[in-house]
Amino acid sequence: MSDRAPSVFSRIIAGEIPADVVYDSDRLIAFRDINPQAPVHVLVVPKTEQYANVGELAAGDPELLAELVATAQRLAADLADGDYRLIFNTGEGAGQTVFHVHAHVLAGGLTEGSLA
Ligand code: DGP
Repeated sequence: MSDRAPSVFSRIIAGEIPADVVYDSDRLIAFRDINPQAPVHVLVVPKTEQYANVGELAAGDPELLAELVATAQRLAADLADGDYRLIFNTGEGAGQTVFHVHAHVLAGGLTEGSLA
């Protein structure tokens, strides 16, 4: 058992914090970012908070990472025109603020500046 407090994303998964959920499965959830950087800005998040970043996820559960990417692709097609940017901020120096692995899916009228 972790001795850390649940991440904000675990609290969303538990239903303790409201979110605009666009996808929900056994292992993943996706919801709109609270501070959108593009017309469509969704976070795709594994329900486990075992992995802090994409490198840990790739090493620990590559199938779940592949499922996450496939889900991002599907959401970009369902919510926008199918073109998208997929961003994993990794480490404080790269702007990561929530240490529970998540992908930013940016879509729908992207501009050069929308790098989450
Ligand atoms: P990152 O900087 O890559 O760790 O991204 C964390 C993102 O999470 C950031 O874009 C804002 C978003 N976020 C943080 N708290 C909440 C929340 O309570 N609800 C939602 N929907 N998004 C949140």
